[in-house]
Amino acid sequence: MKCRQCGRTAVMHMRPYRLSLCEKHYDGWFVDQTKRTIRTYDMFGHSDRILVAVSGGKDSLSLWDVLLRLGYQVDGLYIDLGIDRGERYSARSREFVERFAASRPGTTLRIADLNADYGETLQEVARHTRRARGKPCALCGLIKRHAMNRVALDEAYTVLATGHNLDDEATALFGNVLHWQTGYLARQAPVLPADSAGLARKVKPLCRRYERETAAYAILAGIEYIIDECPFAAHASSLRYKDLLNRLETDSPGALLQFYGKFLKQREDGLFEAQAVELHKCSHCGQPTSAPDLCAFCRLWPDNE
Ligand code: Q46
Ligand code: ZN
Ligand code: ZN
Repeated sequence: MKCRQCGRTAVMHMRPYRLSLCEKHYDGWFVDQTKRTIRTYDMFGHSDRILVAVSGGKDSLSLWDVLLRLGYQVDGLYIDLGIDRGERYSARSREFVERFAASRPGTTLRIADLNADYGETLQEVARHTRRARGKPCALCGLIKRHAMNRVALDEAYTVLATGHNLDDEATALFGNVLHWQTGYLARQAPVLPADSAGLARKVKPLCRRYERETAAYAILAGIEYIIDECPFAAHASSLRYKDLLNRLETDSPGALLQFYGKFLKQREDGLFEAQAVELHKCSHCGQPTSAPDLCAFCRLWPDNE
């Protein structure tokens, strides 16, 4: 197939939009599409200080790269949870992030290290926490969210960006619908505005890009990223949902974009407004929580009780 723009051999074929592009035009297309999403959802401007949470994977590193290319003030945050089942997962992911940051002068890499800051790795916290029942995944999102908010607040970032792609968003949506978690549905959005506690606004500039599109961007841009999944991912139900949705997408190209896009439209029209939960400040760390006193993160540490 030939590139629609220049007629050279295409390297990327995108069935949902019936579009084929060569290496050079794919790169430009991806950057333009990201720019368009940022504009459509009014995510941030050039005066904002953006902190992008990076895992060492293709999505978050591609996002950091594109935002730098677009001239935004953007730094990275790596949250080291000390995940290690003999394969040094967190340590190796961190090395990819550090290498990326070292090759881009003018941007700063910040590190939040759970073990260094709180004296325990994710697995260790999961072991003694009732809420987790030994399962690290039950705490992972909570700890990451807390770390992101803390660094954004301490270092005066106005925007927190994550690399969630369309496959991630459609998978989360599918899971939330399957269990009718209306509270989560109400909060699943490309932009979550800054809240009363003075926390940064949260954005997902790649939420309309298929996973294969971010992978192609990373590879063509020469970004080295960790390919392995987290060792705890194997049992995650999200992987089964993702697999299911991928089959749907293969049978009818564009299905994920429609599923997610139409959900966003319904959401904008107020379908989930009644589900909005009222938040107050945690009495220990000051971050927003729906619990009456301590937030879920502060309750992880027995000394706080
Ligand atoms: S939740 Fe669980 Fe993931 Fe956190 S501990 Fe790893 S697998 S990274 S998708
Ligand atoms: Zn071309
Ligand atoms: Zn707290």
